[in-house]
Amino acid sequence: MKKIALITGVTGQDGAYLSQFLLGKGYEVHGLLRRSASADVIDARLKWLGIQDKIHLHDGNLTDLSGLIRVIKEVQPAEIYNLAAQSFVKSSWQQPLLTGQVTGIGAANMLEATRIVAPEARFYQASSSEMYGLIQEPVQSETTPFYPRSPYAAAKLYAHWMTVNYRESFGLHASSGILFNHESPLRGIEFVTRKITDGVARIKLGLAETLSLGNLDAQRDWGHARDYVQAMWLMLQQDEADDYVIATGRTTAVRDFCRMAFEHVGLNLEDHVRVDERFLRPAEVDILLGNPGKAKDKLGWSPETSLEALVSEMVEADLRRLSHHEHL
Ligand code: NAP
Ligand code: F7E
Repeated sequence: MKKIALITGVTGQDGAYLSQFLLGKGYEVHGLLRRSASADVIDARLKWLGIQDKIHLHDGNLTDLSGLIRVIKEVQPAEIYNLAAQSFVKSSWQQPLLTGQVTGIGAANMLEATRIVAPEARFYQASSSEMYGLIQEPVQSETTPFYPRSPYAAAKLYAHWMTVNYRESFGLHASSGILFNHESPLRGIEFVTRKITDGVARIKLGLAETLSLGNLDAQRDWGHARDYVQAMWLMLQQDEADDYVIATGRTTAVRDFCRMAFEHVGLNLEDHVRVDERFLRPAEVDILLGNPGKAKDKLGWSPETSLEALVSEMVEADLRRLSHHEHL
């Protein structure tokens, strides 16, 4: 009998890589798909990985509890990965209530639906390093106090504590992965790393001359999404549910990520990058740096991809994509 997994956010970056990983492990993979008028492009990431025909898709939305109950009842998953969210921090100031509804209450809906129809299922919640916000310790671990700095982070914090609460109140096997930034060629184009690698590729191919960015001094602990989805799965294989920081332990400024991407194609960032205050945020998370020690000790997980390899994989993918007019 194949093990059954249900993934919300299956069309996103992590959903796509996690699907690929679980298929490789012999799982039957089901995904929640929100209805879109652009049905032809909605599964672009799954197509990019060549797995779109292997996933069972179910109509549903994180804000619709009855639909979630129906899907979980139908699928009867052994493992549930709640990856769906309004995940773009900058947009969360423009759409704070929607972000609260989807990223915060949506997670509570998933926990509630799980408790009602599949209380034996193992549950993963996609928590975020953004919850540390205005950092209270120079290196953040599972015991570092949180200080959210955006509506997104506040919503994630609610979802995080609800996950802990459902574990403690109802005995749900619910784990929360506090994942630091992770990127890949499948990253959404609005996030800074992909915006940079796409911009670099456009400039290299003569399709653009400049790249406009916001705060170049912000620092992030960047890893590869392909490595990070393995940690999600490992959390659900443990006897006891728990919370884990997933990070690389190395932090890099946006400016330096950008420099590496330009250097990869033999160009200088100073010749092309412009600072545009439209890309600044009302409140910034200046620096994040995670300690993945607990994940290493308890899950046997460590990141495999270096930042250098990540940057070159992303730039090369964007060069290829733009040269072949591929969508994504
Ligand atoms: P992503 O690419 O933005 O994917 C988000 C997914 O959520 C998409 O499949 C999206 O569907 C879906 N979604 C949005 N609103 C929904 C709704 N109302 N109902 C159902 N589905 C909905 O995000 P990601 O980078 O893969 O991240 C996965 C999760 O980890 C998110 O919860 C994110 O907040 C969290 N996280 C990410 C990082 C990171 O660095 N990537 C770090 C920490 C935590 P559409 O395709 O229809 O838009
Ligand atoms: O910004 C700065 C920006 O949008 C990173 C999400 O996956 O990771 C992600 O959130 C930094 C910020 O990611 C631009 O100000 C400069 O300091 O790539 P980002 P994020 O906000 O860190 C966390 C862990 C999540 O959970 C989220 O879901 O880069 N920055 N210039 C810029 N950022 C963007 N987007 N665009 C710029 O032009």
